[in-house]
Amino acid sequence: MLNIILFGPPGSGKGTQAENLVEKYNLKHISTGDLLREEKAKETPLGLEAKKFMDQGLLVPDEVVIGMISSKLDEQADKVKGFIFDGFPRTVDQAEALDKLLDFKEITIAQVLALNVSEEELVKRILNRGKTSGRADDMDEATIRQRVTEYENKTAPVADYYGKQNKLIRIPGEGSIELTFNLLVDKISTIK
Ligand code: B4P
Repeated sequence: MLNIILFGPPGSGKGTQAENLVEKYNLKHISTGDLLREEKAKETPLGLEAKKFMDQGLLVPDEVVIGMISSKLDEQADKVKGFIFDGFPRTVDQAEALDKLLDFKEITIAQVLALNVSEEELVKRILNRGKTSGRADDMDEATIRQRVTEYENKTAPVADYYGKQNKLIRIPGEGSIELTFNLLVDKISTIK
């Protein structure tokens, strides 16, 4: 199986690149952001809980997200060539929980591809998406900057977690979508 984590701050291109990689490698895309937005739209108890955090630019509590991922892996693990995790794990606790879940299923992560983009570019991209996305967390600059702060405080340490496992690869993410995609494919092609 080819299992990859796409890592990076909000607006760095994780979702955008994951869609292209899924097509190229025929993988299953697991985006916790998309899953949470689906739950929100359906107004499930999980979605209503998640909304309180997402609309303020805060991370949803670990136990909510880990439970959701666990059931997705159970549904899919036998059927696909591999997974692209997009927006997960976002805390060290989530990374540890993912390792335990994957160990149990005898699945390993091959690479963690981390997209580097400056804060000003992130804010610009997300505000631009906010014109059409209808996402409350994309429309207000203060909320976007709160998301970046959450990333720096809680998510950036996840890079060290995978660095210690020699799985972290940093990729410049400020170029065009196509250029960034080519850089990602170059790295994935080195996986044995
Ligand atoms: P996500 O859905 O993961 O939101 P995101 O970080 O904004 O998405 P992404 O980074 O994939 O966007 P992309 O760059 O592709 O999370 C939303 C919220 O859900 C979080 O704030 C949190 O509350 C909650 N959540 C999700 N997962 C969680 C977890 N594991 N734990 C706790 N809470 C969790 O796209 C951004 C824009 O940039 C797009 O318009 C795109 O077209 C554009 N773009 C992309 N690449 C570009 C490029 N190279 N050049 C120009 N524009 C580009």
